Amino acid sequence: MKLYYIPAACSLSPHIVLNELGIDAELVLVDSKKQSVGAAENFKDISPLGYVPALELDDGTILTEGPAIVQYLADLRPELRLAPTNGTMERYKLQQWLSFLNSEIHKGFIPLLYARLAGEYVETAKPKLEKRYAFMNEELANRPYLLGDNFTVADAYLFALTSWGQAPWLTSHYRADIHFDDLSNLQAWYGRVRSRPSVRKALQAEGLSVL
Ligand SMILES: N[C@@H](CCC(=O)N[C@@H](CS)C(=O)NCC(=O)O)C(=O)O
Repeated sequence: MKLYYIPAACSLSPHIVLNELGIDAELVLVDSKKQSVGAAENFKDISPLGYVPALELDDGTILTEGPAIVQYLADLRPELRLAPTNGTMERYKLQQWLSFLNSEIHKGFIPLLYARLAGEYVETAKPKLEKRYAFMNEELANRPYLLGDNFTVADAYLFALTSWGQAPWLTSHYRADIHFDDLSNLQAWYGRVRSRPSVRKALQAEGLSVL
C-alpha cells in the first residue's frame, strides 16, 4: 500500500490512521509545485486534480478523498474501532463529523492559508471558522474524542486540520492565523491526540517536530 503525502497537509490524517492500524505503508512524498512524485511519475496520473491524500492499494486501485480513505483503512481492522460498524447510527455520526470537517473546517481554512491572495475574505472567513471551533469545543465538553470514548478516524482528520493554526512545527504554507488557546476542551483534546504514539510517529516521519 502507498500513501501519497505532502508534509503537514491533510494527508497527515490517513498517515496517523495507518500508524494506528500498524500498517507499514510506503510513504510517497509529492512535490506539490512540480506535481511530481519522482522522475518517472506524474502525480496527476495518480490524483487527477493533483491533491493529496491518495492511497494506492496493492492491486493498483487508487483511492482519493480523505474521508473515503480513512473509512476504508478503518474497516480493514474493525476490532480497533477506529470507525463504528457500517450501517449503525454511530457510523452515520462518524460520517456526519467527517463531512463537517471536510466542508466546514478543511475548506474553511483555505482563505486563511492563502491569506495574501485571498485578501479581504480572511475577515469574513476567520470568524466563521472560530464559530465552528467554539461548536467543537462545546461538543467536547463531556467526552474525550469527537464520537465518544474512542479515538476514531475523525479525530485523526481534525488533528491534521487544526494543526495548521496551532502547531509550532509549521513553517510551510500550511500555517494559518487561527488558534484555540482559550477553548479548554479543544485544547485538552488536542493534547490527548498529539500524545498518541501513532501521531508522534507520523509527525516524525513527515519531518515535523514532535517537541
Ligand atoms: N477533496 C480533497 C481535498 C484534498 C486537499 O485539499 N489536499 C491539499 C492538501 S491539504 C492538497 O494536496 N493541495 C495541493 C497542494 O497543496 O499543492 C480531500 O478532501 O481529500
